[in-house]
This record gives sequence, C-alpha cells and structure tokens, in this order.
Amino acid sequence: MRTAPKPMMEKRRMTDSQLNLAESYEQNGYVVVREVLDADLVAEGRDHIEWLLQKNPQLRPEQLGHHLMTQDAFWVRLVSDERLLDVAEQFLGPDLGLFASHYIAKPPLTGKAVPWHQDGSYWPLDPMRVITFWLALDRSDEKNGCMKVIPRTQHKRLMSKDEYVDQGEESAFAVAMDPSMIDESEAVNLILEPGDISIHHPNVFHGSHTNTSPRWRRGLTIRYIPSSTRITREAPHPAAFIFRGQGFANGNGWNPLPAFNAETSIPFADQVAWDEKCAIQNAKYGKFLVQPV
Ligand SMILES: O=C(O)CCC(=O)C(=O)O
Repeated sequence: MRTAPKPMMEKRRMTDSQLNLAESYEQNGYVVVREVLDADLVAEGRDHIEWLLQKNPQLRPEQLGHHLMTQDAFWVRLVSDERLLDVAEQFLGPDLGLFASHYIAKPPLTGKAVPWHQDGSYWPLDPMRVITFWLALDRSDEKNGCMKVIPRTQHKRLMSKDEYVDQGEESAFAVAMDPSMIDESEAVNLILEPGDISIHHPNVFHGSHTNTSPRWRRGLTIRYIPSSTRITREAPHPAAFIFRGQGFANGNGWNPLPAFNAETSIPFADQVAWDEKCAIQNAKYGKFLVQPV
C-alpha cells in the first residue's frame, strides 16, 4: 500500500492570488485557472490534433499519447509555454520537467468516457511528486463530457493498478476503479473555456462521461514533475523533458528539445523563436540529456 504524497506547495514568496490557488488546490485536490493561453495558440492546438490524426489513422482521437511527442516541436513548444510553467512553478518549485502529455479529444456524439481513476495508480514515478494540467481547447461542459472530480479525495490512499477492474467498450481506458466506489452526487463538473486549465492531484478521483453533444471536446493533459522525481520505466521515457531550474543526475535521461522539422511537427507561429530556445536549453542541460551534448 502506498501512502498519499506530501503536499507539493512552494509557499515562499507567493502573492495573495497565488496563495489562493495553492490553498484551493491543497484543500480540494484540484483548482481551475482561467485564460492562461491565448486563442491563437489554442487554435494551433486544435490543428495539431487534426494533423496527428491524419498521420496516425489507426488511433482514436482519445489516444494521442506521449509516445508521439519526442520529436514533435509544436507539442513540446506548447507544453513548455512560459505561462504554463509559471503556474506549474507555484506548485512544484523552480526545477521543472515533464513526464507525460496526452490529447484526450472526444469527437461529437461518439467521444468515449474516461472511467474514474487516480492518475498515480498508472505511473512509474518515484516519489509521486507530479501535477496534471488539463488544458481546454474547446469549451468543455457536462454535455460534451467535461472532466469531473470528487473534491478532497487527494487524501485517499493511492490504489495500485492491480486493484482496478476491466472497463467496457465505451471507455477510453482498459482498467480503472470499480464504479461502485464512486458517489457521483459528490462530483464537481470542471467547466472550462478554451485557454483555461484545471490542475489536479495524482490521488484525486476523476473521470468524464461520453460526449453526447454535436460538439468536439478536445483537451490536452500535461503532467509536470520536479526534475528530482525519477521516472522508473521506459528509459529514456518518450516524454521526459527538462524545462527550468537545475538538472539532476538521477537517471531520467531527458530528451533534447526538438527544433522544428516539417516531417515531425506542424508549422507554427513562433517556430524561429522556438528553435533559438531549443539551442539555448539543450546547451544548458547538455550533460543531463539522453545524448549528452
Ligand atoms: O480528459 C478527460 O476527460 C480526463 C482526463 C484525465 O483523466 C486526466 O487528466 O488524468
């Protein structure tokens, strides 16, 4: 049995509004932050999903996972946007990396449900210091299958994946919590507009229903870790990137930031600035990268 991870707040030097964010997260296990990214970048995110689906016709739109991202300049540019990292730093401190990212895009009328689960049950992290940002690329509400959380369940024990049960065809995940464990009357709908994010704890109970509406529900999950957290499976992990602060020689083998390449990324607005950033960051973290530079 694993115990709940310690609170992850860095409370030093916080402004009042940052403190509210941190306190709300600590109390409830989740928090919503409005208008983090601008409409143009969010529109590029939606185009990215379309491009990924054309390149990977064997995948459903709920299945665009981090195994696709290692060389994808736009994807890495999006998840390392400084506005997102500024928020992540308030929760995890200054040494920031990425462990995973996954588009969960639910098509109109046929989008699958995400069964109730605790994220940490699936993850090879030591210690379990990690937070998830869920970035809305469309309006996300009850009709198109928005995410739901059960507040304060971050204090519950982290279940092992072995305790999970098989889920049906309508489900985006093969195994998850037994639905009889959940009292849906306690669930809160996370209603988001494009560019908003919700943030949740790895122990909090959450999931979402099918999309029964004529609208898409596209979202991007982004899992940030402090760079001291070890990823204990799949070395090098396809979505291990370091973005800020100190590197650690803890065996993670971070991937270099990928410069733009038309074979492996959609074109995007700030490609030139991105390529410059890649060169600077890859030189800075050289000795910690998968192929040290
Ligand atoms: O996209 C969803 O509906 C659920 C997302 C989720 O389960 C997660 O971010 O861990």
